[in-house]
Amino acid sequence: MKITVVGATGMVGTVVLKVLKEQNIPLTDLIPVASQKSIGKEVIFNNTPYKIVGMQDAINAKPDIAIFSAGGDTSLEWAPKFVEVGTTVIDNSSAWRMEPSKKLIVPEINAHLLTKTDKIIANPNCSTIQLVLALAPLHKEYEMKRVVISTYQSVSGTGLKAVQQLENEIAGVKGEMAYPYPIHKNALPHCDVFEENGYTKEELKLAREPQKILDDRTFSVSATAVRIPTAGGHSEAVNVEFRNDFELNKVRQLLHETPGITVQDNPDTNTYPMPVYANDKDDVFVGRIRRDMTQPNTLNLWIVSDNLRKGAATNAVQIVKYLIDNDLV
Ligand code: 2RA
Repeated sequence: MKITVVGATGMVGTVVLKVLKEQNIPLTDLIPVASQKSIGKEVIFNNTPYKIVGMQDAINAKPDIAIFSAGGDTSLEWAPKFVEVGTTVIDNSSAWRMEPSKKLIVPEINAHLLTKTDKIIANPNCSTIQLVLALAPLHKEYEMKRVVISTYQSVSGTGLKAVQQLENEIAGVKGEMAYPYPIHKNALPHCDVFEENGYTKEELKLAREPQKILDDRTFSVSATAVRIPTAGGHSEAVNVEFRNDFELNKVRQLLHETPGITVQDNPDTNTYPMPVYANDKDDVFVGRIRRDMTQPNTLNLWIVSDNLRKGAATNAVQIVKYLIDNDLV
């Protein structure tokens, strides 16, 4: 399997390479692509150096699969050119997610939809993936009506510049700003850019992507996305109203039985998910599972996951694995 990783030196691309190795994806060749200034440099994969090339050279190599983590504009311009040479593209940007002809995939939920004709496959937003993975089994059993979510997102979701801003502020060093304000000792209710309706693009992704992934538009999502000074891992406080009542033990059992979910939930022992312990793991961690006493059929949850792994790289590589295992590439 000849695979190209577009954005191979970025925060997600670096983790894609790590997960490709962990998941023993059968690579016959790796073609790393990065920005012009990185062309000619090398990335090390499986103890082997691979020279970074430009986009057109990667296309000319006709890879079987291209995993894009290089922003929406790059995906819109270059993904179709890879498809023209027969490559299947898995894209981490938002460029194709809501495009009706493109599938938005969380493998544990809807990989079965994939066919050989799907040549551009969209990876959902990181905060969406951890939310829908936890809610999917509950929605199937109890039918969601309305979800209210507040996110607490690490600076790694913004990228290297934001991680550097936090490190500089902690060290008391002046440097480039990724955010309009200091992030150290602060919380910014501002992830991505604001739209006319007063919501940010991050909040609108959380409002729109779950319906497509769960193939159900009978529920709604209201989101507030907040950036906090953690180095890695997104956390989410979720309030979900169902059309049917539930038993808490059954809720815990459904979550426990769901592949990719780890339940961490015992107030007696201060057991609950935290980003520092979710770091570099692939599972989505769920805790603080409790009934909302203020209205019927309503549940509160706390959901934590490594946004660079299951939130991006691992989900993309799991799609690659599904395609290979099912002879779809
Ligand atoms: C963020 N989900 O956390 C967005 C993009 N990775 O900033």
